[in-house]
Amino acid sequence: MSKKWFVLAMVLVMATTLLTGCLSSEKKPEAKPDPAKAAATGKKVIRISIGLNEVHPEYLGLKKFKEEIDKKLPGKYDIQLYANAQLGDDVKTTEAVRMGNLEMTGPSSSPLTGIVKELGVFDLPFLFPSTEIAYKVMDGPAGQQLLDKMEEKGLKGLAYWENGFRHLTNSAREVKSPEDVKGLKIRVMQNPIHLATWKALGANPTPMPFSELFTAMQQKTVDGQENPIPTIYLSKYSEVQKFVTLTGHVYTPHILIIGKKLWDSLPKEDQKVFQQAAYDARDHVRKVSKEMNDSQTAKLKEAGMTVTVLTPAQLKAFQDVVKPVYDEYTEKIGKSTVDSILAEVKKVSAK
Ligand code: TK8
Repeated sequence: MSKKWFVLAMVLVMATTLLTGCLSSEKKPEAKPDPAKAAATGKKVIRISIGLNEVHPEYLGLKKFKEEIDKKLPGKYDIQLYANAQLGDDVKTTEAVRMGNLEMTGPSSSPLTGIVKELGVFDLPFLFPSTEIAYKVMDGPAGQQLLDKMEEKGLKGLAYWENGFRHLTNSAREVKSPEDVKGLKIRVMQNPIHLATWKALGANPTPMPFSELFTAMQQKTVDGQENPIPTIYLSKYSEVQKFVTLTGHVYTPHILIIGKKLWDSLPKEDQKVFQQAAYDARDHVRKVSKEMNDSQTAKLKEAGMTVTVLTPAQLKAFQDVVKPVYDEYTEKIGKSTVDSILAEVKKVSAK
C-alpha cells in the first residue's frame, strides 16, 4: 500500500471508530456512570432519562435544566439526557432511581401510584378545570405535600412539569359521545384509575408502557390512546390514528425526580441550584407546552386527522359517566388528600 493510501485508510478507521463510539454510547449508555470517566473529568455524572422524544416540551425542559446547572455550577456536574425511554419506561426508571441505579427521571405521575398512592388524586377525571388552576394547586401547599410524601419512598420530587390535558385518539371512528367509545380498545397508562375511567366509558382499556404504544397502534393491538396534543403531534400518531376528540378528560403532570439518597449527598448550595433549575425549567416547559397546544391542533388537521371539539353538552355526557370513579377511588387514594386537593381547586377557582 502506498503511503497516501495507508494514511487515508487510517483516517477512515479512526473516523469509523469515533463515530460508532459516539453512536453506541448514545444508544447504549452504561448501566452505571463510568467512574473512570467521572474521575477523569472530575464531574459527577447525573443521567436523566424520560420516555418522550427530543422535540417534546419535557426534553426541552431537561435541556434548560442542564443549561442552568452548567451555568451556575460550572465543571461540577455532567448532566446526561436520554430520550425515548432509552434507559427504560416510567415504571422502570423510577424504580432505578429509587435503587440508586439511575440519578434522575421525569415520569408521569400516574404510573407512580403503586409507590405513592396519594398521587392518584391527579388521575381523577375532570379534576382540574384549567391549566392555570392545575398549576396553582400543584405548586401550592397541597401539591408540595404530595411531593414530600415521595421522600419516604426514596424519591425526591423536585417539581411538577407539564404533561397536560389528555385527549382521545383512535383509528376506528369519530367519537362525540360515550356511546361512540363502546368497545374501543384503548391503551391507558399503568394506573387503576385510568383503567376504571375507560371501563366506565364502555371502552376496552389495556394498560401498557408508553414505549410500546406506537407499535401497538400500528399493529392494531389497540384502536386508540389518550395523551396531550404535543405528544400526539410530536410522536407522529397521525400516521396510525385518524380521529382526535378534545376530551381533556384528565390533566396529569410529569414529575422531575432525583434519588433521595443522592439528593441528601449533595451540598446544600448545590441542592438550591438544582431546585431552582427544576422550577425554571418547569416554567419553560409550561410556556412551550402552551405554544404547542395552541399551534399543533391545526397541524393535526393538516396531517390528515379529524379533530372533534365537543359542545359543553357533549362534554357533560362524558363527565356524568365517569363520576362514580370518584366514589370508587377516594378512599383508596386517601380521603384527606382528595379532600385537600378538591378544596384547593375550589379556593383557587374562586379567585
Ligand atoms: C412518557 C409518558 C407519557 C405519558 C403516557 O414516558 O405514558 O402516556 O403521557 O408522557 O410519561
